Amino acid sequence: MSHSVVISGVGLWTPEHKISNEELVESYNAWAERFNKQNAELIEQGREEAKPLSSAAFIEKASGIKSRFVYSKEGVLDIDRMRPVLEVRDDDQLSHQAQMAIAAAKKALSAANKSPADIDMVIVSCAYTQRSYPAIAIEVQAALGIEGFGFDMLVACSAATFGLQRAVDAVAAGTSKGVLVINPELTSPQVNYMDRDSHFIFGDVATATVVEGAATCRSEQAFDVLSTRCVTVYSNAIRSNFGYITRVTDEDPYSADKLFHQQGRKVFKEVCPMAAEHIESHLSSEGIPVTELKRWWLHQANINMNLLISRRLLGRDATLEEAPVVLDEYANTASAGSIIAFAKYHQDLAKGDIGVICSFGAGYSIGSLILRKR
Ligand code: CO8
Repeated sequence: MSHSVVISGVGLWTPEHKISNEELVESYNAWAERFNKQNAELIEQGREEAKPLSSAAFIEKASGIKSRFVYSKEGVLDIDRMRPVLEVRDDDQLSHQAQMAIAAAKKALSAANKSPADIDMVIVSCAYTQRSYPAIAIEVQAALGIEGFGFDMLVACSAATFGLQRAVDAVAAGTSKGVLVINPELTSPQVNYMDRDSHFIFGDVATATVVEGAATCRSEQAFDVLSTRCVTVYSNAIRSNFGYITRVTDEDPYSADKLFHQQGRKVFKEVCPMAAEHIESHLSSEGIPVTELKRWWLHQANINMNLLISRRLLGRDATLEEAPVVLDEYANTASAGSIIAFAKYHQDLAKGDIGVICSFGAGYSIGSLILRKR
């Protein structure tokens, strides 16, 4: 059995706290200068490396990021802490990530003109979940009063597109009538704010989408899902070693390798051609010339990556109208980036216009969906 599938609503929840490049750099540099002063002797003897200074101008030029939103600003800029403060919640209180997820999910349901009764599957798909069980998705399902089932998925930057693929397959197969795919990207607890090369990269946000059959769609702003494609190729170039066994390996849970770290240049060089080839072959297998794409909702990791990908495919830089940018304001929000772009820039498209959502990142993982405005 195969049903036509639509994305009928998208929701975006943005945290109220913001950190500009200037604020972030001022705090990092104060921390680095204090470290270098306190360790001057060891640095002099070559037994410790001096911490290099960061620069707001470098960050904007190298990445396109000007600012980022954070779920909690407290603690991040404090040079005695350099990590956010989140309050511990009791087991019977809503968890932080469920709270973010529900805020985005409600917006997606309202955009799709749907109620929780129209949903029977909840996928919470993101780079990290704050606990293993019970699944955040089941907590969200209960809080929204949804009957059916939910589960969590982790695929780093491609969690949203991979989650959408599961949702599309379930609706197409007739095993689900309506799916909420939610991406509560709470990245700030895993950012190493003491690492000059990565302290600026990430922000927090939550996005959600409603996937259902065309026959039940009541939305003015829906998209037919023409095709989905996912691929993974193993790489250690983007990694976090924090996990549930950290406690028994007796390692320091605060050490740099337990947090996000990457070989940024290598990632840039390896992932751009992979993403460009992925989009090209996905479109070509559907018989759609690249030039017919009206919109590219690309993963938001780095403005130069997106320009390079569009240059490879179009032979020129995509315009902001073709490939909207949100990372200047949101930074890299892991899997939510392409969905933020989709949420903010889809209403102006005309019936029949075709666009592609594409994510690329750790794993490596690449996911794409080809959509047509209804
Ligand atoms: N300030 C000043 N100078 C700096 C800074 C800084 N903050 N950082 C680096 N520099 C210096 C370097 O030391 C270097 O100096 P030199 O030339 O003297 O050696 C110079 O600037 C150039 O450094 P790079 O070559 O590293 O700079 P790039 O132009 O490559 O830019 C980027 C660095 C922005 C990191 C870039 O390489 C990039 O964006 N790469 C792609 C990375 C990417 O997309 N990664 C995806 C990761 S996200 C993902 O997959 C999801 C993971 C899960 C979420 C995790 C949440 C925590």
